[in-house]
Amino acid sequence: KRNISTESSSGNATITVLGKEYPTDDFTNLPNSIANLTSRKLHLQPSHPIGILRSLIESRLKDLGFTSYNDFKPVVSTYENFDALGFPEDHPGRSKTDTYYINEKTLLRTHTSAHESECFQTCETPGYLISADVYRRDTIDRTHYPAFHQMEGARVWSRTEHGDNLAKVIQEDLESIPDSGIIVSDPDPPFHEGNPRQPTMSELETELIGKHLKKTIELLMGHVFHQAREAAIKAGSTDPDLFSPIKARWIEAYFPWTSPSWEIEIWWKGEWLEMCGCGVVKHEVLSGAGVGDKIGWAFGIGLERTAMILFGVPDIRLFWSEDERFLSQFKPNTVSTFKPYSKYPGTFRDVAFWCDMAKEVHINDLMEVVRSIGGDLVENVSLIDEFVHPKTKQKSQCYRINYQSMDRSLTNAEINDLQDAVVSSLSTQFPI
Ligand code: FA5
Ligand code: MG
Repeated sequence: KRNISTESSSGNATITVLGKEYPTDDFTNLPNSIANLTSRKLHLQPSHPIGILRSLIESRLKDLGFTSYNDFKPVVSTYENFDALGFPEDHPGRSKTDTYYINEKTLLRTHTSAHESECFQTCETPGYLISADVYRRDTIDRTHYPAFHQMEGARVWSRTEHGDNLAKVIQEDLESIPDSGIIVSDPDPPFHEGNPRQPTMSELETELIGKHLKKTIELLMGHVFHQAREAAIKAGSTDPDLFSPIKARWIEAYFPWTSPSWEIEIWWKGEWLEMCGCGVVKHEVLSGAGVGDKIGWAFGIGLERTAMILFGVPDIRLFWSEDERFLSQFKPNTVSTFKPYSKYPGTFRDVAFWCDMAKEVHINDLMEVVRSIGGDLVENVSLIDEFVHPKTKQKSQCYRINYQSMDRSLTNAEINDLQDAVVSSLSTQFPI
């Protein structure tokens, strides 16, 4: 299916995403392979791990006054994705190497936070959840894919409504959150210059909202991880960690539109995993949305990373598989452990090239070339060697591309053809 037409009736190149035509320009870098993923909507499929996880979290929060929004379109403006959230002009997230642009002013959202402003404006309950597909030009490996899903959550309180009772109301709401049953080390590190409270909020308000945010996320994580461990025990795992309380810790973080900001990490199979970014929403964002009298918090969870743990899925590409051996394993509202079917053998090819130090190839641009040719047959790409010639000062880089299919055996001939195409595409697209 072709999305990019070279000529439209007006004579200018256009690009079609989800049935809508957009003019292209110097910013356009959205390949058909990615544009085609916008119609998949994995989060809305009741028997898909991403859909099961979404409804698991939604049902846990429904009683606490959250509205769910699940069908915002992925095409948003640069204003919604960046400006409304106070991203500085030179933030790396805005760059063409990191983001899929349809044109200079239009892109595929890089996070669900792109809809925060609209939801703060229109949502009628104190909280909301947004689940959606998001897109980023990124490295290729087991836990990174250029399309993935996030769930945004936010909760606000109105000064107009609560007046002098505001802190008391937040305190009561905080006390009504059920205990998560997980053990949190150092839950409330003090505020400081690097991660400050906002001048528009008192110390007490900031502290209470921060605690409400953390307790809510701990509740969600406890809910998800308890199901994950039950499924793992049922599937026969005897890992001793599965039989002691779940452990979490809070790390300070930075996001342009929240302050203070944090990330929660959960201990799982011998390592700390980053699960979710969050923070106290900046006054500028709320007032920009026309609700400057409100204060509150927001979080964003990566659903694939969470689903990999919950369902024991070893490779993020599997979520996009249309293979019945994958899809038939999952049932609505049920957490079960994925039973791997035989992994087909992979193979690798290396490619090395010289470049001028001043004209290095951005790794995400290289990834995009490899992906546009190899598609889901590319398991990962890594830089395995680098060398600067002492006299010419030219740099030599060697990348290793691992090819592996989720559903069939590959032949050497087909991989040689793909690799030849990668090499010739690299040498025509870059000054190497
Ligand atoms: C965000 O996207 C923020 N919007 C989260 C947020 C919301 C902060 C509201 C504050 C308030 P971050 O870029 O860290 O943050 O991504 C969030 C999660 O998305 C990560 O923890 C990770 O689980 C997931 N993620 C990021 N990149 C990828 C990728 N390429 N593939 C799969 N998952 C990814
Ligand atoms: Mg992060």
